[in-house]
Amino acid sequence: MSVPGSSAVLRVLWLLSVFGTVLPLDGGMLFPRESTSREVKELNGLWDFRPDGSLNRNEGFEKAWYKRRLAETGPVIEMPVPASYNDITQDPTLRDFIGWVWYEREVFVPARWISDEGTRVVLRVGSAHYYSIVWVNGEKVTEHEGGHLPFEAEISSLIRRDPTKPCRITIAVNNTLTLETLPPGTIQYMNDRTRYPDGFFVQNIYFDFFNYAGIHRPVLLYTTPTVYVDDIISLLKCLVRYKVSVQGAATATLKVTLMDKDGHCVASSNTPSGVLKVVDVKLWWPYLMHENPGYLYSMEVRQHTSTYEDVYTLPVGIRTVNVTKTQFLINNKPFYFHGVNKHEDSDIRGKGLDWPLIVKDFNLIKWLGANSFRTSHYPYAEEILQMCDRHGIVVIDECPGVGIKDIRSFGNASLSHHLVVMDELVRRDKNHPSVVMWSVANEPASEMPPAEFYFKTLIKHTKALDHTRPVTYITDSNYARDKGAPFVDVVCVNSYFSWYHDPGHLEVIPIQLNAQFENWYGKYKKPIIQSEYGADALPGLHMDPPMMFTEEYQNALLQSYHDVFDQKRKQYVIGELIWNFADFMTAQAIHRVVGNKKGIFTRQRQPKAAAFILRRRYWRLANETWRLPPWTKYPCSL
Ligand code: GCB
Repeated sequence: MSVPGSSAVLRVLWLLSVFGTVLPLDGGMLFPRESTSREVKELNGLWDFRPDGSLNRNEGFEKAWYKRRLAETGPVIEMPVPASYNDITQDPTLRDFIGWVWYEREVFVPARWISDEGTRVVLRVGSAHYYSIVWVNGEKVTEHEGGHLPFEAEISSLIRRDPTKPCRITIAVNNTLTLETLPPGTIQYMNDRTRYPDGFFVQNIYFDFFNYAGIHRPVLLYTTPTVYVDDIISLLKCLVRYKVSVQGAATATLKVTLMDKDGHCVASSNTPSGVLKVVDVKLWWPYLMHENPGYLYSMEVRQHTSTYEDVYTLPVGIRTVNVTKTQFLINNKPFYFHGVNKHEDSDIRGKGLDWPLIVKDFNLIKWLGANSFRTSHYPYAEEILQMCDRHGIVVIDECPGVGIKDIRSFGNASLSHHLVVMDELVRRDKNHPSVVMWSVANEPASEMPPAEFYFKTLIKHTKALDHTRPVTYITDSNYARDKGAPFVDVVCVNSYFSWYHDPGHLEVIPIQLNAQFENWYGKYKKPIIQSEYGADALPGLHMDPPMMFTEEYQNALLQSYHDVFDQKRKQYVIGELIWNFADFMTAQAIHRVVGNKKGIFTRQRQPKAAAFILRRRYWRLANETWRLPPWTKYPCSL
């Protein structure tokens, strides 16, 4: 089975003088927003779809399925976009399918977009998992490696060739993982014909969530003028340091205006980079840390030449982030992460972006009194980060570096791909005030010797991309043997005492958790976040005295952890993130009963008993730390 080269990336050098470094990426990839000069057309809905069921999964390329309508080369079914394809049908082979699947949609492009040569038309895919190739009217326009991050291609000249025809978009997506993909995986062929049917193979993965695949985020067409604002970088520190890059003309006139929530101009400039000073600045504060959390200014960038005008408005939050030996500071005040780990995961749509789910999750997060989450174990949709910006929910932004367990995944090819993924992640998320830290990996085999060079390089690279945010990775390795910990700014540790270790023995938690913190802090003198802890609980299963998998056991385990957190948060523990916000789907395995059940909410977002334990705790923590005045909706009943 073929996955085209993981190298198709290094093209035009893209200069980020504000961040003082060079990114090897094409274009700024600003989130598509409508304005007086820009239009957006969503292509969500039903697409034609066909998995390539041939033995080598290559029939689509051999027979050039992209050259004609998909329905002309074989049977198609309707497939919703955005959504994972896995749980949409009743067919188990599609649920577990590995290889290329083909999507196609015909769309009418507004006549003005075609007739107006001054309009640039871009096709953008919010994300597709894992490797994608895109054709328009049979011509390849782009390919992209990696799920969870957007990619796009300008298609103006293509759609102008035959304006009378609809525009046919074909996207082939392959979910095959290799030792050099992120996350890594391997394909294992079973050749013993006495035990397995012809052609039988499995995909081995080293992470604990279902490898959902397909087009997961919106597909859009959007326009800009041919001279356009390509990127904006805002550095958020009581003043806004910014840089605007323009494409399509050597010179253009710029006007940058910073407006408050009421639309009043608070600062302006007409240079492509500079500083906007705000008098009486309203800072961006986390939820429950201020009466007006998530304050956003609007930075309007208006650029024009004699012929073209482009307008792009970027929401901007002004805040600082700093780390000391024992604290995490936001706007110079100690910030304690009391939050959750999540997944993009739900019934039927898998990892597909789903607005009702997103809004429900934010309501639950706020109900819980959580102030933060980690995007375990991959970048979440930009739409989710925009909600975090608006609601003041603090984010640890994680790349898909999960399951790096095999020594062969520490080689040069893996590392260069990992660096590119960090380039893409920082390029996409750099302007979000809610993002306060980058996480470059989850539970890699960081005790292996090559991990030292790997993480030193990766973390240094990430800091060069963005020197305003701390960098970490999530470890579950032994503190004495961890090779990457010297390079992180904050130590993030996952542990499952009395679950994976000493199962059933809650009494070990105080001693083992205390030792964990003392050991890590003693060796590295860096603040620590308990980045995962938890226990599976089947909703409605009860037993007292508590037994594993009951709601009582999950409660007792959490409370035992909390007792230790309460001692250590007075010293150097700066946060606790429960594993997990909600139950989620995994591969089938003997230790998973239809998925991972460590959620404090079910997959359908109903609370287990543990949700109430956490709710009481989080509101108490918020109240203690910031003495919440009456403006909060503090639930007095807790
Ligand atoms: C972990 C992993 C997470 C798993 C979790 C578990 O350490 O980071 O992906 O889902 O444990 O429940 O096993």
